[in-house]
Amino acid sequence: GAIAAVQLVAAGGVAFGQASVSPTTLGLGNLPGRERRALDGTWRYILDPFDVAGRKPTGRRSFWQNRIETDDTGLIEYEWSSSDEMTVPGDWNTAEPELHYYDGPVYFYRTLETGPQQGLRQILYFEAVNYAATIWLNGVEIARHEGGFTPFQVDITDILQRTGSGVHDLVVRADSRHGPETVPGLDFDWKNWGGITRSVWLVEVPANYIRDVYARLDGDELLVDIALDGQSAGNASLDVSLSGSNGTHAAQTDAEGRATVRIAIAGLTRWSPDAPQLYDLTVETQSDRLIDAIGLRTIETRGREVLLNGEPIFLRGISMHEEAFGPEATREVSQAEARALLAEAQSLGCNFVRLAHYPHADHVARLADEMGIMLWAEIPVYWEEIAYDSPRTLALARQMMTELVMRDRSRASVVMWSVANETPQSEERTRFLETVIADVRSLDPSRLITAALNKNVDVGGVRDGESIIEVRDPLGESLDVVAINQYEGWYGNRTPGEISQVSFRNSYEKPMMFSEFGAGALYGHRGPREERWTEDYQAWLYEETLKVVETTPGCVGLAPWLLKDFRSPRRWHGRFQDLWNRKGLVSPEGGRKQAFFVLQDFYRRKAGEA
Ligand code: GCB
Repeated sequence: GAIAAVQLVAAGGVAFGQASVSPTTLGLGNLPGRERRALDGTWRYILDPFDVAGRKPTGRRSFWQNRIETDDTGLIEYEWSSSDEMTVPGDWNTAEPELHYYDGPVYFYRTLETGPQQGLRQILYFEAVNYAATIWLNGVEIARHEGGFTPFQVDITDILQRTGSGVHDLVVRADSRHGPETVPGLDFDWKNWGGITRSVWLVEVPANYIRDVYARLDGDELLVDIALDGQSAGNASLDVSLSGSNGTHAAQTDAEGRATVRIAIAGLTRWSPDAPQLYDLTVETQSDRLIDAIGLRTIETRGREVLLNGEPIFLRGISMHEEAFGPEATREVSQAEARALLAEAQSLGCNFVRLAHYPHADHVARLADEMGIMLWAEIPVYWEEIAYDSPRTLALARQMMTELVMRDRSRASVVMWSVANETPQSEERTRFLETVIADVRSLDPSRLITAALNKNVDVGGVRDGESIIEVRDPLGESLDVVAINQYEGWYGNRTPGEISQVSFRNSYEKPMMFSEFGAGALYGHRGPREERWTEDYQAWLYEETLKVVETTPGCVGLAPWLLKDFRSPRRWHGRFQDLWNRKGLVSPEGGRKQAFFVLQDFYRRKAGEA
């Protein structure tokens, strides 16, 4: 399963500018469980707006080296020690006012003081670089990665063995440009923050180490898949234990270094939003020990219902982008800021959050585990400008999905993987997404698969003055939960007062949810409810839409668009948008709009019914 998928993607090509992933990209799971040193803080940077160094490299501008001009070298047109500084993690758009709209390559430099360590493997781990990254150590290219939101890593043990102890030059090229074959493509409704946007780590693991632990419930048993790496990974003995349950479970790996252990969990508390109980799962080998705090829960569908731990559940959700509260948004969202966003969703009455439209940081699902929030996790296969007929783009989408699933598949909070948002119906699109779905099912059969389907669903006809919108996207065949984005009352001709004329139907015998609806409103702007951009209009639209949600058969939940206003360069209205998408229920600083309270009332009622 997992290995096959990885190799397939790895075969997708590693040439410059190609979707590239090496098997090491997917090596190490459970980053927080590891000994590691942050390489965050001050880095130097050089802007290359014409991409001269990339396209026409010469020694005068070989930024990946730390060259210093001497009589021997002749002219060198850069000098790292005198270049400008920037803080990592971060995005250059907010770090430097003059880079607000810069989209292109930036080279980053810092020193790395380390050396070979007897008996250890040393791994550079990048949580995210937007969009394409190239990494050099001491002037030698060691990794490339494409995709702005998923982690990648490179094992530098052998390099350090050769170079020895001391100060090493680490250079990262981050190129934020998108093109016709990237994911996302050229048009998306959020700001394209460039940079080393999440933390960089030097991780040290024993030479024989536990590479990955995948835990999920199978009935009353916890199923734990373990993968070891290193020379003695095969036929090795290991122990697994779970806090709160008795005993240690011994196992032996196969020739490939893999083992599966089953632990009976009768009597242990099931994880849910009401009781987000976590247990420590410890895996121990002769040379390594790895602990993860995990929740025990099942998620499945039955007919048109979603069942959490065997019981039907209504998903009281909200969508959110990864942008912290504050007068200016940034791409980097600290753990404390992520907690504040999730806490605001809980104040709204949510038990579910849709993490739109790309993988959010590693700590988000861990916080949700702890706080008791179910999550929808997604990759940025977004809108129509994705090259659904391109093998390169497909390889890239598969790689991203694999990196996300491998990172988060032991998180109880994540209940759904979403493979796409609002994609156009076509045979190529459907085949493309079915391929991604097949990967996900083999990497993680324990979760639901969904996609936010387009609002341009077939109109099934008009009956007694009532319009029926039926979800009939053929992709629905492959999904567990059929989700739709619809903007009745905002885009299109209907006013909020006419939303009740629409009924939504789902042609699949499957659960259905509203993954988006909403309206733009400027915080503090009040007026008659018929007036667009007022809080009153937005609140009215919520009131009317929630009535329809209530009467939609087989509707298992909603995730309206969205918690907080977010930055978007394609929202130009000078008075009301000012380059923000204003569909938030709260303003950038956290001021709650009227619609917040409408949805909060609805969720209080729904929680009471449960
Ligand atoms: C959508 C997209 C979302 C946009 C939203 C809007 O359907 O999924 O990313 O921001 O509409 O505001 O138009």
